[in-house]
Amino acid sequence: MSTRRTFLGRAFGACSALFAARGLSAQMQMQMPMPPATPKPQPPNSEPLHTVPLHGHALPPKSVPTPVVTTDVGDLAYTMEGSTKVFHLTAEVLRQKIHPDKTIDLWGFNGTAPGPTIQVTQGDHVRVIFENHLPEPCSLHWHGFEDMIGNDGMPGISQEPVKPGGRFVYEFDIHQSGTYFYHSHMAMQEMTGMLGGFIMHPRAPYQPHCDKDFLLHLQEYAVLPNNTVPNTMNMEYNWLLLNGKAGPASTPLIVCQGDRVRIRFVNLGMDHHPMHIHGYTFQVTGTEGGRIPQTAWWPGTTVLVGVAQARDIEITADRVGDWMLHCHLPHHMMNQMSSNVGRMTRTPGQPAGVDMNTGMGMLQGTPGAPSGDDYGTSLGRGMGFGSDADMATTNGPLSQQKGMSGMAGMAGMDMASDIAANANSVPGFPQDVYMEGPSMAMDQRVEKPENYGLRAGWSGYMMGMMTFLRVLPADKYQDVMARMKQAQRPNDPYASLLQKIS
Ligand SMILES: [Cu+2]
Repeated sequence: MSTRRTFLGRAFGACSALFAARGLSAQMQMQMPMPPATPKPQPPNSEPLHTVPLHGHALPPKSVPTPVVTTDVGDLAYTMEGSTKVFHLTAEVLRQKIHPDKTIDLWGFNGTAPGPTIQVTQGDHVRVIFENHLPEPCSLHWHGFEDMIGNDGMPGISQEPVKPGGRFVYEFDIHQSGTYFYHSHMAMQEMTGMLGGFIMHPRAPYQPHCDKDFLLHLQEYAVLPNNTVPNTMNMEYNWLLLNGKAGPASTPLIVCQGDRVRIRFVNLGMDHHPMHIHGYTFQVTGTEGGRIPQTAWWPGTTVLVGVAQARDIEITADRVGDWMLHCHLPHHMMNQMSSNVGRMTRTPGQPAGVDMNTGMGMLQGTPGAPSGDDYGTSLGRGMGFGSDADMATTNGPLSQQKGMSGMAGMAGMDMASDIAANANSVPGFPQDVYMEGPSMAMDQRVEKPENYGLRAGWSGYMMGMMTFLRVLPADKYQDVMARMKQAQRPNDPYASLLQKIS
């Protein structure tokens, strides 16, 4: 049973030690409930194992792994039927706002893409009732599962494809532990958002204990201007997402100073992503194959998360700050970054089914290139639809008149003070001055409790596959978490942590 005393003990965990160590003012101490002394994390098996559902009423004691928070996505709820955890997972078409200025059509699960995270514990018996509400067949592959072939989800190989309106029941005895995922095994469907996390918590928790545990899906979409449907055949991406949101719409990871933090990256896309964190050296503690023995952990500040891979990293968050956490590919730190323009698909007379070089515009020049006059509208990496020569670009000397007329939306902005007097005579100008900074700031439009207290104008420098690890001192952590709790958002991804906030 959870008593108030043990509740407070868990609620203040690592933060309580900081209160004591830093000697907060008497006023602050009066405002905050006084936490009891914090017990050190116990070694595995030092107390009886519990099978309390992670989303049940009782808080899990510390010997039970910390629930994973999938920001902007959340978890898939389950019911118990006898000793079986039963999940209902429905593939469906949805619209998702990935950025204040961009809403796109995706295929996902239960209203979100990526789909909600499934969390189970080693030893669980799990049933996933899958329903297909898509207009075409689908089946689900369980990535990394050591299970029977009948559960592998290979359409036409291990099972009949699940037709529109159909269902299929997957049933697992969970004997592994680690970061896994589910996805459609039809390649184009994968690129429309049909994936989700599947966390297998170990029966005996990993050591050292992590106070916070996050999952970040790395995704990319190619959505042509004025379009809402990702072009799943394209190989050049202009929207780079973390958990279905592009910066600055992505939600920061909120932790308290002193927390040990695990971050799990999952990449099910077309590009590899070197994920970098500021201010910390992490240890890589897990892959898509499960936990790495501690003797084989390796340190880094950037971890390359290749396609179809997972990487778990851990840090002790002892330095306060709003630390960037991002893919380090420069073009993945941008929004709407693409050379592709023009219409696509279903245009009468548009060539289709051409070979890779021609269809994707990779190697050949005009004539024959997708952007060449002889092909008309098509897909490709050329300089743009309809062009038979290089188009004038802004990446060159720009007269002030030309620059300003092309940027009417920026009228009234005091950009001049950011630009050197001789800027227009400098080769290479401009680079970022019109793409980052005040002209891109939208703090109010992405306002949410997790962003409370960020430096004004922060959102002008946050795009694509970027977010923060916000390491907050105990008082600010309590403040931000209280604001998150007050927001009372349905199905809040942070719910498992907000239960602990008074
Ligand atoms: Cu990347």
